[in-house]
Amino acid sequence: MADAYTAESIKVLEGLEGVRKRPSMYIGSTGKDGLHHLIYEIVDNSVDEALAGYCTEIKVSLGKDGSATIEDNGRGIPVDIHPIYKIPAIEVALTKLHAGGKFDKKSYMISGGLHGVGTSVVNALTIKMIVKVKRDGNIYEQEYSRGNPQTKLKIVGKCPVNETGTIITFWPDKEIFSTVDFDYKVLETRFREIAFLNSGLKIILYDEEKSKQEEFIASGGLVEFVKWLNKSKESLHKPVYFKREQENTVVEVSIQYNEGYQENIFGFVNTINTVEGGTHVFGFKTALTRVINDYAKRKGIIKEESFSGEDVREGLTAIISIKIPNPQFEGQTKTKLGNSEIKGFVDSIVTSALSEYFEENPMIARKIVSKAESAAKARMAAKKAKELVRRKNAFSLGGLPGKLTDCSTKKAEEAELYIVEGDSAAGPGKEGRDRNTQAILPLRGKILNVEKSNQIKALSSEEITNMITAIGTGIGENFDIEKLRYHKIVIMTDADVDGGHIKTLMLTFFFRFMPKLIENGNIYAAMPPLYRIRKGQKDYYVYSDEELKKLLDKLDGNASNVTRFKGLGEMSAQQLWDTTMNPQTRKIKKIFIDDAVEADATFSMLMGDDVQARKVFISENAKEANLDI
Ligand code: 0RA
Repeated sequence: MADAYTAESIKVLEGLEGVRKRPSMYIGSTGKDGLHHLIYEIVDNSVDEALAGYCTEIKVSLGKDGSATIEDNGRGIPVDIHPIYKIPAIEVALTKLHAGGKFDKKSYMISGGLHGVGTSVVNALTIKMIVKVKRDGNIYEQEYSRGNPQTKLKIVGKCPVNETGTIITFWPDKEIFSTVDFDYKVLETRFREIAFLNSGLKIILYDEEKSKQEEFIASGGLVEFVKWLNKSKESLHKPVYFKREQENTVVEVSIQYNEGYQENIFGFVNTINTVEGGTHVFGFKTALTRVINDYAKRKGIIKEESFSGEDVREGLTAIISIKIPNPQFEGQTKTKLGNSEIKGFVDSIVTSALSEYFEENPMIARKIVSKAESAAKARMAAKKAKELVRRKNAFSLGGLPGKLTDCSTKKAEEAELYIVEGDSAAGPGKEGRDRNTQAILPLRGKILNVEKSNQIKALSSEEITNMITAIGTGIGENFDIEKLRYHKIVIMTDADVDGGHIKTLMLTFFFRFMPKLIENGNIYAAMPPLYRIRKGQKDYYVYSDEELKKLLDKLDGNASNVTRFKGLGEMSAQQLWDTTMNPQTRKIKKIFIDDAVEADATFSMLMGDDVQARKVFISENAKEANLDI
């Protein structure tokens, strides 16, 4: 018996050593994303308890000491002796990869992207983990380090017999992670999503350091989610909602059109945000186009000409949440659903449910059809406008905008486009740049707010068409990444409020017209310095008032003529090159979308009509100077 125990333990340990050797294989990365996955992994287990009907509340606390605690009121991880391993089941669950009865039988493996790698993986990657379980009137506790038990499972106290749950506290291992600081905002976004997707489940997020606590609970589920997404837009009708279950599969859809022009479809598979879409979203889109066309034809609203997919998705906010037993995830970030059978499945469910809904709610159906009608009209007009743009461009050299000072290389991989605010900054930019690889496109003042205009208006703006033609990919359904002319596109604006606004307008343009470039990591923001400090022959550049104060303290009064750059135009070509353009020494920030739901909400709010919401956001984020998306 003792031998069997030892042999099993060794096998178990080998398993977790593999996790420590190749952590990214289990948690995606050892950076910020991977770090947060530790929390999601445990929370997902708690959510499973909720789905099974045993848990109503999950509390996540970030400790001052760098710990994370996840507490739920589920059944508690079983503590009885495991029939094969002869140790408490909880120890098996925490030390063996994919261990535990529940994990084998689970109908849905849900997870924040890693698809149920298990609590043992988290255990392996933490310097310390304390697990408490309330079950059968007892409070059990066990401590681990890097996946190894440090104590036996002990009873440390009593509790009422009907009180059950699991409390896991862990400290991520600095040997594994490049950062061990949890980001409240990242967690907040994910938990809001989980709450929307699991109607009635309460999630509490608490940050001990900031004494900040928030509760996420959505009794209205997806309907509330869609309303939340549209909160700073003018909606056209109450959200459409339906849910259908067949065999092992659940399809849940909520849609609401707004007065705007953007299309926002968010897909979820087992509560994972499928950023890259997939067969469920594809099936939904096909059904939507068909149902709206069929309805409009049946009611005699249109005859021959039909609405395109883009027509019926203008101003649409939709959530398609499905739950399936064996999701296959594909794509760069493993967030694209691959299961081919799901396309037809979602298509047929949405077709029948939405047709039924339209018949029962003719007022809403009419509104949606007339929205598609005006989109179709705009599409025809936009087509003409696009042809006009194309013809206009044909007259300038090589079809490129006259304002573009191009680089000489024809290799897109090494080419960079600097989009520069104002002509005054373009001067030093053109003079200081590396002519071979860096192109300059000056923009006059503020570009059009694309959030508030339709395509025709956007395409009649010279600044916008200049950007589109210089970049080369086209937009919308004609977007072709192969035609991208520069692999780095750098937005260079002044480091002041106006510059910040122009930067936001440009990011909105990219987010709405060429989101693939952001996903692909092609979009950057330049970081021009705020001050130059001279000491003797040496120049220092600093990027914030805080940094300036620190440097002046360090130089101890030995610095001469601190210069504040009011704008890029005030820098010499050499200074601009040294600080902002020279690939060896410059600071540039890659723009990426952490979370598409959050980014959409932020852009709608920043660029939309709700002045109050914008004021609140700006005052809450004022300290962060730059908009971090
Ligand atoms: C295995 C089996 C059962 C529950 C759990 C694990 C479980 C794991 C975690 C992780 C965090 N919170 C959790 N809550 C439960 C089923 C227990 C039973 O059948 O009584």
